[in-house]
Amino acid sequence: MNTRFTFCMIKPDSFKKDCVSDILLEILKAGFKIRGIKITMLTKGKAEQFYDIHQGKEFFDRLTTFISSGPVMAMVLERANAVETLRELIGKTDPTQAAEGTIRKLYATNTTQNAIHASDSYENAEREWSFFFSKREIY
Ligand code: FUP
Repeated sequence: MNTRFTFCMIKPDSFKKDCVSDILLEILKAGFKIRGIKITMLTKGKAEQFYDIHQGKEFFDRLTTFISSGPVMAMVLERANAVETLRELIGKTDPTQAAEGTIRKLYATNTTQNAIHASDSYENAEREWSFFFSKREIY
């Protein structure tokens, strides 16, 4: 297992609020190197596939409708202890519970429109970046 890599996705609410570059800056200031990056838009079906693990939960339709409502920025990031460091930097799912200075505290609107996704394990990071990137698109 390689703990130096993780995956994140800046969500449509950040594009709407025009804070994508602010979020990117937070990530870079934390010492992450960008190894893959793209802006794309997911269809509802693709969003359902990406969040497959949440099928059947009460928020599933709300979440996948939101994620497919606008652009997302997908990234492969490198740093020591990448998964844990990025999870700490983004903060808790619900922005009202997120610590001061975290990305979700600063930029999220609510528990669904919460600015950014970051993988919670290396295994999930690998699955999630493979969803967006071919091998040749990761440096
Ligand atoms: P996180 O790992 O912090 O992104 O949170 P989860 O894996 O628990 O949830 C994934 C996504 O589902 C969240 F980012 C937003 C959405 N969600 C809701 O919309 N409502 C909820 O009550 C919980 C999660």
